[in-house]
Amino acid sequence: MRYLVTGGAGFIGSNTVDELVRRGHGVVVLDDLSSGKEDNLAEVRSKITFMKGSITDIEVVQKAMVQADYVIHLAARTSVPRSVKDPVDTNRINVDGTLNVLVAARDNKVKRVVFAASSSAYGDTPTLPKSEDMQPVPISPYGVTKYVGELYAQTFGRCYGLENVCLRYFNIFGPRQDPDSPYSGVLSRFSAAFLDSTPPVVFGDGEQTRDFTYVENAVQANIVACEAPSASGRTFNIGTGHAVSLNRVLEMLQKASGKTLEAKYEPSREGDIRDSLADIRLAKEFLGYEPAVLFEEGLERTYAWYQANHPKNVAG
Ligand code: UD2
Repeated sequence: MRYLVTGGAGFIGSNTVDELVRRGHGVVVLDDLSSGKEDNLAEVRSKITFMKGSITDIEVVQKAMVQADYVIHLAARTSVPRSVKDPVDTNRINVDGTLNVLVAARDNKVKRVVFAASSSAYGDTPTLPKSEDMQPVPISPYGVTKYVGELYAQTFGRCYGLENVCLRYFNIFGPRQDPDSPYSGVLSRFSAAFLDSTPPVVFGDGEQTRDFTYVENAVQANIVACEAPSASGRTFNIGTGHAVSLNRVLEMLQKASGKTLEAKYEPSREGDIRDSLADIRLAKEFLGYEPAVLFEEGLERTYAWYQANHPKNVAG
């Protein structure tokens, strides 16, 4: 089978591409390298087709799509606070870009589009765990754009018969998540802080909780969602069903690193949700999804990866 992975040089994308290549599939990657890195594809570079370009350019998207059976659409402007700062840019990439991907998928008669949706769609509703039958009430522009992406994907199903599956990721973390931007995921930021022995910055009191999900689980979900029967037109939570607080994560990193660092507490960020926890029953039922790597093991693997890839530990 031939897959187009948008955002395939990014964190979740490159991990997905590695697995597709390992399974012997043909892969085209479309990535503008705004946050992704060609280095992330180093191990598979000779086996894939890499196209540098943006999903906001419909001609490029059409070209990338020509031979695709399945599209795994991961390219996006991530980060809640970045969307609060610049909602127009987030909308241009996440909404206009997603629409381009769907139009090209329709025109090229792809079998199915899998869309990276987000738990941020739920907003700050107090009910936990979050299940797919709850009404989304996003509290950040980012959450809106991810929810609109779902609505578009599902509308393309109803309107043009384009098969689609939306996966609401819950805080994916793991190797290759870039720690270098202020908008990076918290676990990459915390891991880098521990490696550099600088104080980790906590926004808020650190008692907010997240269903941190190791990237390998998202990769499995992405691939299975392409072919799972009766899944088209649906949205699924992809999490673990367990949540931890940031303060607890810091304790675990102290253990993993053997270092005691005082965290720096700063005011909460706009658009931040207090608690997030996935109900994953629907994904189990329709995708046979089972989180294979739970949080503690994922965190250990991730910390070990950052350690091995830290500039001072990489030869040359
Ligand atoms: C949201 C989505 C997630 C994904 C992601 C993409 C939710 C619940 N999750 O993640 O599924 O779509 O957006 O960007 O909406 N924090 C610190 N220190 C730091 C960095 C972050 O304390 O250095 C805090 C941050 O304020 C938040 C928590 O850590 O309370 C998680 O932040 P994040 O940016 O890793 O992810 P989040 O939850 O915005």
